[in-house]
Amino acid sequence: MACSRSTADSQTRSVGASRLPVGLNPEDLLEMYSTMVLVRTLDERIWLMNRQGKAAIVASSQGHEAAQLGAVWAMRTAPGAAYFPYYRDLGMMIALGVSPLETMLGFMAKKGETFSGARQFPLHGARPDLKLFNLSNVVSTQIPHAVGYALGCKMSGDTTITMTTFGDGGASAGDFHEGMNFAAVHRLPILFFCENNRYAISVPMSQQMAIEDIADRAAGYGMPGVVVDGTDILATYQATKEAVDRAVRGDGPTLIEAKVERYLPHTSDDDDTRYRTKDELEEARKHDPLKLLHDYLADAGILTNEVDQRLLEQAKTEVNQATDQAESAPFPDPDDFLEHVYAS
Ligand SMILES: Cc1ncc(C[n+]2csc(CCOP(=O)(O)OP(=O)(O)O)c2C)c(N)n1
Ligand SMILES: [Mg+2]
Repeated sequence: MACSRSTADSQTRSVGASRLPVGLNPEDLLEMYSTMVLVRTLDERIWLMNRQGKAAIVASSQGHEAAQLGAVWAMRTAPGAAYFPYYRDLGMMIALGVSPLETMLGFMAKKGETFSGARQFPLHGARPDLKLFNLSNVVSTQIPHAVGYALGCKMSGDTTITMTTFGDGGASAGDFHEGMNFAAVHRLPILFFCENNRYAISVPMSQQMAIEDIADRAAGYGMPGVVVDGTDILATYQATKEAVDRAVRGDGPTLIEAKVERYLPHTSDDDDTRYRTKDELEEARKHDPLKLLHDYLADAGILTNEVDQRLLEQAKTEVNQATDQAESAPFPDPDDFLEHVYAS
């Protein structure tokens, strides 16, 4: 079973001059775009806050946004959805309903962040009300958790579909292989969503594995593996939607490999000039998911300059307000330090 490649053109319907994947209309695309503008604006601000010494550590989502948002939009078509993401999934979290304010409180470690009471890594912990379990940055430990959740759903007759995300480096961890195997054996309603940015910190793909497509590994466990351009939100939506439908039908899990770009260093503690060239980064910038979606919408007559400017202004205002509020918020009370850590 070789992996397949998915594009936005393989199952489309015409909408005016443009062609959209089944199930999406122009309003959906504008909402996707405005969310992407917000996520990029917020991510850029968080990076600045780090440079000002106000956010301790940041793993940026810049370059991954189309993959994350396309995946969430497709998961919204499931009867219910649960998420076990990883540390780079800011876009996914915003699309699920985490506010810019809560994000800022998390990154600045301020009181009011509800995932973990502002303990670091930022936004680690859970928002059970959103079925969002961002438990740890220990690479790939979220995968067995997600598989266990999907097993629980199947056993109890809950129709929720589970998604777990991870990077290319995460796909070499034992937890990935164990989770994939178990999920395929038990035909669990789960999607394994790999955001492949070709680097595990400074280690390039060529030194991580001897294959080109991580999706090829799916065959070894007995599930479909799909490669998709993760800078193309429509292609990602479509590939993920097909996997969601498969899980809803009871046909089991799918591995989706979204090829993405990572525009910033691994984290704010990393210096990527030591292992990748300016030329490589410039080339990657040509596939900027935000620009690709902007150009697509503008060409299709769905996005005007005026609306674009308004969305950008709205995003800036929202991010400014979140920043101001988080800056003036207090740090957690030191006496709360052990709360939720030990049972009393
Ligand atoms: C079990 C474990 N080993 C090592 C690390 C250190 N570490 C943090 S992120 C990372 C690389 C992960 O790369 P990838 O999965 O490709 O995700 P990306 O950061 O590129 O999105 C490593 C090795 C860790 N957090 N957990
Ligand atoms: Mg990576």
